[in-house]
Amino acid sequence: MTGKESLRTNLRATLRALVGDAHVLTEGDLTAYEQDWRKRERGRALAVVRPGNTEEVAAVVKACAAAGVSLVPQGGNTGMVVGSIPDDTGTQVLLSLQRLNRIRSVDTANLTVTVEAGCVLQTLQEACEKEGFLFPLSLAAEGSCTIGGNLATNAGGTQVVRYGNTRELCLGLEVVTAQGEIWSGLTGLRKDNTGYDLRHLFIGSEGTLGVITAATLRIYPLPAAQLTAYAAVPSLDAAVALLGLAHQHLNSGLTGFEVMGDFALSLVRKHFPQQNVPFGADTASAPHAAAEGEAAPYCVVLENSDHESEDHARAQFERLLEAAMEQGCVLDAVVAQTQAQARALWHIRESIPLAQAQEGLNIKHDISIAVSRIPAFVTETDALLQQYLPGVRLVNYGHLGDGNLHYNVQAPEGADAEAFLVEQEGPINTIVYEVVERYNGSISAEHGIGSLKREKLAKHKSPVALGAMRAIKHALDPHNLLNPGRVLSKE
Ligand code: FAD
Ligand code: 2HG
Ligand code: ZN
Repeated sequence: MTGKESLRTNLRATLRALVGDAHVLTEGDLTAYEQDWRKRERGRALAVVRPGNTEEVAAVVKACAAAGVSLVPQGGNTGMVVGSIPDDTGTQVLLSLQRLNRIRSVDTANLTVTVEAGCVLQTLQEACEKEGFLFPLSLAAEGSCTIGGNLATNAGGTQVVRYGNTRELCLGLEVVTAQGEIWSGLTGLRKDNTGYDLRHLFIGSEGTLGVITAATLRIYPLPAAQLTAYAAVPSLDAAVALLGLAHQHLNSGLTGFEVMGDFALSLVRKHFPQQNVPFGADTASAPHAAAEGEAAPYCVVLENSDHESEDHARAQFERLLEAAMEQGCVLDAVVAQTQAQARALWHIRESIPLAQAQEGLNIKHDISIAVSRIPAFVTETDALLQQYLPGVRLVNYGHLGDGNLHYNVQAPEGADAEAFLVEQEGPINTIVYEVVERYNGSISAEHGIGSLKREKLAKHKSPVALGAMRAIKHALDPHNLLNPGRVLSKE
C-alpha cells in the first residue's frame, strides 16, 4: 500500500468512527452522488459521507483537513453547472448534507423559520403552509433540491419578481468553516451593521468558502388568493410590454412572470403529451394567434397574489388582460378557475427543463439582461446562431420578470446530441456570451459557475473582481479544501 493509499484508508476509518459505518459509503451504486443532474459528468468519490448534525459536519471537515483531502458539499444534486459532484480522481470526499434535514423552529412573530441545510425545499414550503405562512422560494427542482444548495447557489426560481433570490430570503446562517469551526449566525435580525456581513459571502459561494449547515429564513403571511393566468403574446416585445402593464395593474401582487418560446413548449407537447398546453398550432384555442394554424411565438404565465380576496384578484387580472389585449400585447389568455388548473398551467412551465433533457444533451445559457433589452438581444443572437449553424434549435424561456432567460441550444433535428455538444459548445458559447457582454448582461443569472462556466467567468468578469474573489477564497480556505476548482481555478 502506498503512503497515499494508507492515508485514504485511515481517513475512511476515521470518518466511519465519526458518523457511523452506515453513513460512509464507498461501495455499491453511488451514481446519485457522483453524476450530475444533466448527465454532463461522472465523478468518483473517496467516500460519500453523510453526517447527521452540525458537530459531525465540523468533525468530518477537520478530519479531511488533517489528511489534506478536499471535500465537495452536496445537497439534492440538482445543480446545473457541475458543482456538486466529486472530480474523477477518487481522492475527494463527497459531503452529503441530506441527513441534516430538521426544521428547528418557526418564529411567527419574527416571521422567520430556522431550518437545517439538508431540508428539501418542498418540505419546508409545506411545513410553512401548514402554519399559515408562505416560504416563497419556488423552482421545478423543489421536490429534491435542498435549502443548503439553494443558499449555496443563491437560487432564483419563479417568485423572484416579488420576493427576491434566496439571498434576499436569508437572515442568518450557521456555517462550518474550512478549518472545521462552527460559525453560529442564526440571529434572525433584520438590522445588524456590526462589520462585514459574512452571511453574504457564503450565500452563492457554491460550497467553496464554507459548509452551510442551517439558515434562518424569512416567511410571509399566506396571501388570500393566488391566481394564475396563461397568455399567448405576438412577440417578445409584447411580452415585455405585458410585464410593464402587469407591474402597473398588480403592483406587489405580481408574484410570477415567466415567458416560454413556442419551441420550448413544443418539447413539452412532444415529451409529455398528457399535458394540455394551450395556444399551440395543434390546438383550436388560439383563434388570434399569429397566422392561421401557427402557434403564438411566445406564451407567458403570470401570477397575482392578493391579500384581499379572490374576487379582487380576479377583477384585477381581468382589467390587466383587457388593457393588454387593447394594446395588442396579448392575443388570447386563460385565467385558472381552480387551484388544480393553476397547478397544471405552472406544470407546463416547470416541465420545460425535463422535456429538454428528454430531447437530448444541450447547451444551456442562464443569462441576465436588462428586461428592456431582451427582445433586441434575442433577435440579434438568434440571427447569429442561425447563420453559424443553420437549423440549430433555440429553446428560449425563463424568468422574464427578472430579466433572466434560459437561452438554451439544442442540436439541429436529427443530429447526434452528444457529438453536437462536443463540437459546438465552445463556439456557440463564445457567440452567445459575446453578445451578453455587449448588452452588459451576466453569463450566470441564477445557476452559478460550478466547473462548467469557470473558464467563461475568468473571461467575462473584471480582473479586479476576480482578484478580490481569489483573496477571499485564500483567506477563508487557504489550503483549497472546499470544492476546489469550482467557481475559481485551483491555482
Ligand atoms: P446541489 O446541486 O447539491 O449543489 C449545488 C452547489 O451548492 C454545489 O456547488 C454544492 O457544492 C453546493 N452546496 C450544496 N449544499 C451545500 C451546503 N449545505 N453548503 C455549502 N455548499 C453547498 N436554479 C435556480 O436558481 N432557479 C430555477 O428555477 C431552477 N430550476 C431548476 C429546475 C430543475 C428541473 C433543476 C434540475 C434544477 C434547477 N435549478 C434552478 C438549479 C439548482 O441550482 C437548484 O435546483 C438548487 O438551488 C440546487 O440545490 P441542491 O440542493 O440540489 O444543490
Ligand atoms: C428553470 O427555470 C431552471 O426551469 C432550469 O432554471 C433552466 O434547464 C434550464 O435551462
Ligand atoms: Zn430558471
